[in-house]
Amino acid sequence: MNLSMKDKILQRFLSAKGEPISGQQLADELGISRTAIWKHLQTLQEEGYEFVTIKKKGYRLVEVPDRVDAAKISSFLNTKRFGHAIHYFEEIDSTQSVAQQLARQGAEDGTVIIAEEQTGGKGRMQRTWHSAKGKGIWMTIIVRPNIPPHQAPQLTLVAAVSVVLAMKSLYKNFMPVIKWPNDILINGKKCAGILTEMLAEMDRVEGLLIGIGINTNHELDDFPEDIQSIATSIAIEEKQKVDRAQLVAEILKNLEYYTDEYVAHGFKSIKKLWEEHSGTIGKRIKATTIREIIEGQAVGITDEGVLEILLDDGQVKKVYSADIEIQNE
Ligand code: BT5
Repeated sequence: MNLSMKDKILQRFLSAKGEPISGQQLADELGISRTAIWKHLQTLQEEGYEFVTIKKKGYRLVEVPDRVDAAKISSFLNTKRFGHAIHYFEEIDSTQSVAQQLARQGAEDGTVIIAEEQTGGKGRMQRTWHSAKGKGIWMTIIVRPNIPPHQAPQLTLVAAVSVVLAMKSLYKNFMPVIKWPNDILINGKKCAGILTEMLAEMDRVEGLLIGIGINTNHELDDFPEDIQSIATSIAIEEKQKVDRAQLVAEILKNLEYYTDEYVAHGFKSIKKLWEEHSGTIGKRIKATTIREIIEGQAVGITDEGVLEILLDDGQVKKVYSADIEIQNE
């Protein structure tokens, strides 16, 4: 894992779970001076971490701020590649833009860009993604699967499955469902959205930028008024605040596993999981594509992840990209 020295120190304290660590021991382990250790602890204090000195025993971490920094995510992480490089920002325009630069510079598969706040969070088709400070997970993962460009949209579905399964394994008071292709809804309201962008040559994907936005610890009035009736957060539904770093680590574990499955065995291997968690299939929907509006019943997705809609005249239409409205709910 490519942690900075400060993050390495922090990670040691996080895994000590409140037990004291001696400054000398830490200095020996990390091969730096005790003064250097002390300076890093000062910086961490400025960021909101609090240490107390215990006579003859060293330092004890007593207060951990609510942040999604690299050390905190790493303390939960259990992956082979994903999240081994994490770029953390207090504030950024959009994690997608930084991801794009890093991907062009050769960032490795599974590199994560994450921020406490986005001032220019992006949705699909130039829409805005509201990304309140410290309330959610605003991250992009650079993924480099060996697939042709036309398959890239399938990675959005793989990511949706990974997010839903992470939520289901950590929280018990609600049931998240996927709305094709990129929304995660809880009780009919949007809790998360996924934006997949691509760097590609004609026949080869160079990198996919999987942007995941999840409302985690918002109260209703943390959302701007215009989305209060359509948005929700995990905290609202679970009825308690959640540890964002833990959720990030769980998503990265799933995303690594299901991306590898997908690359090895194709979309078929993910399709069943996707359908099991879908809130779209079987419903009457209105799909707005760039060319037309299609109304009918969503009957399934193909082995390629394309949505199939049964029209009232009995025809089945394939939809590759659209905004979906679920009707009569
Ligand atoms: C999406 O777009 O749902 C994709 C969102 C992806 C956000 C992530 S955050 C990390 C990464 N960096 C970025 O800059 N973006 C990605 P779309 O399906 O187009 O939905 C956008 C619409 O959702 C908006 O027009 C609003 O109506 C609504 N919306 C905006 N912010 C929301 C929020 N926080 N929660 C729920 N709905 C929201």
